[in-house]
Amino acid sequence: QEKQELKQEDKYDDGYYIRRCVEIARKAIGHTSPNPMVGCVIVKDGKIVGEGFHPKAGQPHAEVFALRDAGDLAENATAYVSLEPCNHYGRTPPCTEALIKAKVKNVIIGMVDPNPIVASTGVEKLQNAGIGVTVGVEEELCRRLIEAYIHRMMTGRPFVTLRYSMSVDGHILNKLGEDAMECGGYYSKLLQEYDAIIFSSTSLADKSSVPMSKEPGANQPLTIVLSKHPNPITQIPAFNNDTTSKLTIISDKGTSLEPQTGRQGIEMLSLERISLLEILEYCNRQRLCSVLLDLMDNNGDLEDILKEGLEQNMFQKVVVEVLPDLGGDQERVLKYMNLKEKVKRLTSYVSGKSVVLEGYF
Ligand code: AOF
Ligand code: ZN
Repeated sequence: QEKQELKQEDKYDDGYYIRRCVEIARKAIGHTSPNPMVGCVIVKDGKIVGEGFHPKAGQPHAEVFALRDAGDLAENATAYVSLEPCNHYGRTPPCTEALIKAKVKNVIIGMVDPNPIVASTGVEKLQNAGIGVTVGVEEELCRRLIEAYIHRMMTGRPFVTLRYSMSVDGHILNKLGEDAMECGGYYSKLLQEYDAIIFSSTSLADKSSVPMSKEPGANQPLTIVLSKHPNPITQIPAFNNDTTSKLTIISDKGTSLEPQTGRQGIEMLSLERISLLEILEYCNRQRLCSVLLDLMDNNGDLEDILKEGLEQNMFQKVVVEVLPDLGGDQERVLKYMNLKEKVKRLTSYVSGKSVVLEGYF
């Protein structure tokens, strides 16, 4: 009985509806770049009467779908949005105008938009129209949802996650856990989140195809393969019948490749010397917000890029899969590369037969 009452209360809490916004925003995971994921719900008399999320850059924003869904019921209702409504004519007209036109009474906002062309002007515009505005509900959750977008907006560089698999006795492993690549497995779910994934050529050498997310309808990241002296790429990796996936091969002076013909979606980039900075600048030019640097192999040929990233603070996040038969000693895993002092907010979860650790630099 008591539990039931608590649940009822929860339903009318602003936090509840913003959490719902975040939940529906995530339906577009991996598909919105360079835009953020955004969710919106319209609430009237304690009932959700409209919901929407931003599905893809170039398509309408979350508010537009939610208002459409609510129809006339939007009048005098409260709109909840995980991100401040935009106030500019971009690929789509401003959401502030749509909300004003629909005559909503209140707008509750998770967080302000770090995009300098929005930055609080959306809030002002709504207030000037006589709408009640609240900012900063479940803000931490909303920030986490779009951490890559925020990072790129603030720094002009993509958000970078370092990933490896490890045994607790201190070795990086050239393998994933058995079920990591399956639908619902941690690696399959990780891949769909990222705009790009970086491998060294040697880590793909023994694989029959490029690793891809198995989640239904998943975004597949751009695969970036580094062809580095003295281990140039010897053959273009296969994509397992997938025709939409894209590949970029970045080679250094000693390993440049002949341009490939007869294969769609391959780009070649030749650099004097491969550096993480140049790779990230390339990603930024492609308007990619998030990049996974995958140390799939154990032969040390990404050592200099790793060093550069750690010394220049280019990594934002680390994901480590600790393989099962070896236990889960967190201390020892982070001693590798002296990450222990650098990584904060370490959390862990069990996925299949592995323990996965996630932390922020
Ligand atoms: C919103 N609701 O659902 C999203 C917003 O090129 P455009 O017109 O799509 O504008 C992209 C910018 O709009 C993006 O950088 C961010 O500032 C904001 N995204 N705003 O009100 C949404 N996705
Ligand atoms: Zn908008």
